[in-house]
Parts: sequence; C-alpha cells; structure tokens
Amino acid sequence: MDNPQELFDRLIASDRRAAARLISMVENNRPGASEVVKRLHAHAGKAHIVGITGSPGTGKSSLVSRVARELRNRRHTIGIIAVDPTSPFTGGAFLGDRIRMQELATDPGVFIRSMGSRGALGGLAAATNDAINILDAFGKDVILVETVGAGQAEVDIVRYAHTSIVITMPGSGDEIQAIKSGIMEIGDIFCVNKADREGAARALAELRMMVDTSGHFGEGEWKPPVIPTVALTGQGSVELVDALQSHRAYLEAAGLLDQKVRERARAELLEIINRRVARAVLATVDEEGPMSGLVERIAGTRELDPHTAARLVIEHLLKESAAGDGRLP
Ligand SMILES: Nc1nc2c(ncn2[C@@H]2O[C@H](COP(=O)(O)OP(=O)(O)OP(=O)(O)O)[C@@H](O)[C@H]2O)c(=O)[nH]1
Ligand SMILES: [Mg+2]
Repeated sequence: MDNPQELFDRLIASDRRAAARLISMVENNRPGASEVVKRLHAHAGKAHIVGITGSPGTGKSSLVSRVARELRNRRHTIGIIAVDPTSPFTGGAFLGDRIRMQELATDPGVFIRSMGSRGALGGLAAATNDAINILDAFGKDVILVETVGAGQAEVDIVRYAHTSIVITMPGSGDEIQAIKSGIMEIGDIFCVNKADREGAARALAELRMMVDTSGHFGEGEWKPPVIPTVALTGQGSVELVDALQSHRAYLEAAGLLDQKVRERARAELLEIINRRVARAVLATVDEEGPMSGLVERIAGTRELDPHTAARLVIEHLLKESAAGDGRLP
C-alpha cells in the first residue's frame, strides 16, 4: 500500500487502513509520504479543528471520548488525535474508560490515533499538522486534538486550532499552572472537569472570575464559557458540545474563521520552513559539511566573528539554492 498513487486513491475512497498507514509514514518520514500529503491539500480545509489541552490527568482523554460520543449523536464524523500522551490513550484507569474507548474505536465514524514524539522524526508539531490535514481530507467533520499543555509545540497545536478547550480540575492549583504555561489566553472554552469532586464550585467561580477580568467583552464578542463536566458520567458533555458548535458558528458569523484558517496556514508554513532551513544549515556547518571549518575560525583562530560567519552560511545556502543543487530541500 506504500505506492503513493494507491494510497491517495484509497484515502479519498475513505479507506481507514490507508489513513492509518499514511499517518505512520508521515511520523516516520517515509519516502512517498510527502507526495501524498501534498496532493491531499486540495481535499482538506473543511473540518472543524478543535484543540483540547490541560495538565496531566485532568481528564482530557475521558472528556474527548464523551465529546466524540455526543458529536456522533449529532451525526458528525470525528477524528481524534492524542499527542504524546503520558498514558496510552486507551489505557484509562478504570475498565469503564477502556470499554467506552473501544466502543468509539469500532465506530466507523470515528478515527482514533496517538502521536508520540518518539516516532516523529520530522518534529511532533509537523507530524501532528500533517495528521490533522490527512483526517480532514479523509472527510472527518470534526478533529479533536488532545495535548498536554506543556511544551511549546503542544501549546501551539492548540493555539492554532479553530476552537481551543482548556481543561482544569478542582483543587489542583491547576488554574495557576495554566496561567503560567500561557494556555489561559488561548482558551475559547474552559472546562472544570471532575466537577463531582470537592472544591468544584470554588474552581468554577475562580475561573469565571479570571475570564471576567481577562478582558472586555463587547456586544457580540465571544466570551469564553466556563463549563463544569464529569467525564466519568458524561454530565456536561451536551453543554460542552453546544459551546463547541456555538464557537464555530460565532467564528463564521463574525468572519473570523477565515482569519483563523490563515493564521493556522501561516504557522504551519513557518514551522515547515524553520525545520527545513535548520536542517540545511546544520548540514552545511556540521563536521562533514562544506563549511565545517567555520567554528574553528570563530573560536580557534578568532579570525571570524559569529555574525559574519552566519552571513557567510546564509549566502552560501542562497547561492547553492539558486544553482539548484537541492541543498535547500
Ligand atoms: N472523579 C472523576 N474522575 C475522572 C473524571 N474524568 C476523568 N477522571 C479520571 O481521571 C483519570 C485521568 O483521566 P484521563 O482521561 O486519562 O486524563 P488525561 O488528562 O487524558 O490524562 P493524560 O493524558 O495522562 O494527561 C482517570 O482515572 C479517569 O477515570 C471525572 O469527571 N471525575
Ligand atoms: Mg490523555
């Protein structure tokens, strides 16, 4: 199935195994993957991309499966991508969690995939973006991307989603953590999960206050709702999905969806360029590279300063690129 043409045809024909295969190929930087991803671009761009983030153990995966089921009730098809989960996506602590997940996994309207940084040779953010685009082209209506709100790459994945959900839980000092890691500002919807636990009312009140003081919400502007949920029972998932759909409708009505789509495209473009240019630069100044002597000239003989050396490398790359020798990939 590694033949790009065959893979493309099968993906467009909604073959799940083809989608799974292509995502693995993207993760492992396999030859042929980028050719298919490029061709898929024209078929993507319809899905509602939803980022879900929060500290470890707040209940993101449990809530994602609740949201997915509610979206299924509303006849939407769904892609789920769990990015670098600290625990395997299907390994909830209770048997009930696993059973709920398995029910979803066997539903042909749902596609579930974990992405680990371990496999993603070309960078986790890039591989995740590709996986989102693949599921979009595959025809999924809504793509839910779960990330732990820790590293920059994870936060960026949520920042550039169309709708971002930030999940906290009572009594963990989680709100403060969220503010520190900068995920507070990117929330379109806030969720206090584990609302069955002590301190839920207080956590809700604190978060609502935080949203109130975070800015001035004019007439017709989106004000992030704060929703209590219990992923264990499903309580609050209807309200959460309502909020998700309201936010999408708001973006469309306010003409903001186009803007989000462009911001996302720009971030994706810069991510790819950064990665490629960095690779070309490394290949140039590395021990084996054509400009490997630069470090010695900076630090050893001190005949060169690093600014001049950097300019020499850039000029070298531009010249090579103009000559079309393919060093700039
Ligand atoms: N009491 C209670 N427990 C919950 C609730 N939601 C999830 N849990 C439990 O919290 C634990 C963590 O849930 P997960 O869904 O794996 O959380 P997560 O945020 O995806 O975790 P990581 O991906 O490891 O960061 C599990 O044992 C869940 O059963 C809830 O609403 N109430
Ligand atoms: Mg999880």
